[in-house]
Amino acid sequence: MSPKIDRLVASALVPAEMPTDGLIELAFLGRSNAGKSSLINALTRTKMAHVSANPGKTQRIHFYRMPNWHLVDLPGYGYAKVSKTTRNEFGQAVEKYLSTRQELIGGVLVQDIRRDPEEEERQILQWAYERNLFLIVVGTKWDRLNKTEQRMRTERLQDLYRRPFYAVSNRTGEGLKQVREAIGTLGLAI
Ligand SMILES: Nc1nc2c(ncn2[C@@H]2O[C@H](COP(=O)(O)OP(=O)(O)OP(=O)(O)O)[C@@H](O)[C@H]2O)c(=O)[nH]1
Ligand SMILES: [Mg+2]
Repeated sequence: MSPKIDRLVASALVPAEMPTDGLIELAFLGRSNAGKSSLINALTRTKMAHVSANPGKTQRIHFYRMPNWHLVDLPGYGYAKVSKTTRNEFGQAVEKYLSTRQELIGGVLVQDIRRDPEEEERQILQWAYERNLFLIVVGTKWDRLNKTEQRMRTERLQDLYRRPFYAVSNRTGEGLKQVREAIGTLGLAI
């Protein structure tokens, strides 16, 4: 597909705004500034996902057209920091999407490789476990580390997550092939 074609299908908050064609969905999720949108652009070799200068700017659930599925960019919403009652409209929308959306078959948990998983990441793991969905973890910003750090951080995150873990640089493209292959095992062309 040409990178010039606008692949944004929907920018949604409520289910009524979401696609109704029944195509399966894979969500890219993780806290703000983790590199979700950058990873989507790098994997698809497009500029379809908006990369924000100010973290937390993307405040809608974005659905992008892929050959036989929808890629979903799910901006971070800091849900570990606020209680259910004070959660904002966007946080509620994301939670509802994650817990009820039938088309959703799995997630790509995106995090800065330099950080350890915290409460937000644990909640995403818990969500995948509860819904019994596919989940891989991608550690971004690999280019920011020297060789020794790259090895140490990869080992540490593999150890902490105990899930398929992929280290990538959205800048240099390192590691992206393996992520494409992992997504391909679901029958999703990317
Ligand atoms: N050096 C480096 N910078 C990266 C990499 N991936 C993302 N960034 C930078 O990190 C910042 C955040 O990237 P985004 O892709 O906007 O992050 P996001 O997770 O989509 O953030 P929200 O939309 O706010 O949830 C941007 O300045 C990117 O250029 C990477 O692999 N290497
Ligand atoms: Mg984003």
